[in-house]
Amino acid sequence: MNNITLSTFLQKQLDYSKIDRNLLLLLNTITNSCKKINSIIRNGNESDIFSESNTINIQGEQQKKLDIIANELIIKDSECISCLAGIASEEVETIYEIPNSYTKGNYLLLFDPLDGSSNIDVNISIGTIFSILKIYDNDGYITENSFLQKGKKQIAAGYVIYGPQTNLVLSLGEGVLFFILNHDNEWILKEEKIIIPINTSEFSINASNMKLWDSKIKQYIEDCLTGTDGPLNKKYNMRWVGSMVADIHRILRRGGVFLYPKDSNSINGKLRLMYEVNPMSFLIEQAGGLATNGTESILEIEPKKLHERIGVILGSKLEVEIIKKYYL
Ligand code: P6P
Repeated sequence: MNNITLSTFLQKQLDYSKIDRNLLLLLNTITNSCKKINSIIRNGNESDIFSESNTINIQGEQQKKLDIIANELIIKDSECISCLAGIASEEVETIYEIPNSYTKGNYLLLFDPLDGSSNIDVNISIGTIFSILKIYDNDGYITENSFLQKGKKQIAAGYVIYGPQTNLVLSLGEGVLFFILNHDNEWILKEEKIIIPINTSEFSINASNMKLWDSKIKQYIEDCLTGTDGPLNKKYNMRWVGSMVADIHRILRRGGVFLYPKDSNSINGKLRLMYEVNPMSFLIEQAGGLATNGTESILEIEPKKLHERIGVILGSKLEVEIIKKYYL
């Protein structure tokens, strides 16, 4: 089915009863919002939207103007399509309740509007990450608890990477789809089933945190650096972009292992479970990789809070298995 548009692909999924009409509309809406964000980014130099706003988000991070623009754009585009029971954003402390003026649906949208945005003013790839859950007993009353579902419950997950190309990577639970944004501003399907190479010799970690890591991660990275003279007996390479979407995209395309473990500074980890780690773990495992916090599968973690953080190791299956052995 290559070279068809996303809309045509989703219509076929609807025809085969793989998705319902509301999910089709929600996915078309989110990916349309990402087209708008892409256009704003590509034209950003003509204005000061790459600059910092004078606000701090719930995470305690300085917001870029584009963080706020992207966040508001996605909320405004999706709240009115009668598919959502609620929205959760990295940029908003509480859940966003759909205004009573709009009809509510059964889906929950969680997203990080512009992950890695601290890199935007130095022209490094950034991205929008989204996760879709569903509620089944929609008595119309949504609380934070409605969102606190295990990652394996995701109905769909994906990201758009705004890089040298603009790509959409999406899973509906039956493999990972790869789309490019073409010159006609259409999402074009190029691959229906991304598979991550099972082996790798490339690890991705912020090595400046080394003194903060637990002994297991220290030992693994040390063994990687020892190369063919060490227990892992192969020469490793390292990559760290500092933009999760860029690092994960590289791993999905050519293999690798990404580590952002909890450490003595970030005792629960840095990355957010619900709208960064869960969607990325869903994609990685749908592509044949593995995602763990060292001892448990990420997709089995029972969330406790909307913005909770978690340590994460994910990527090529056999390399993640090697790392898990350090935790035994
Ligand atoms: P560090 C970006 O702020 C982000 O949330 C992820 O995109 C990225 O992987 C990580 O933080 C980078 O963290 O500590 O290297 O700046």
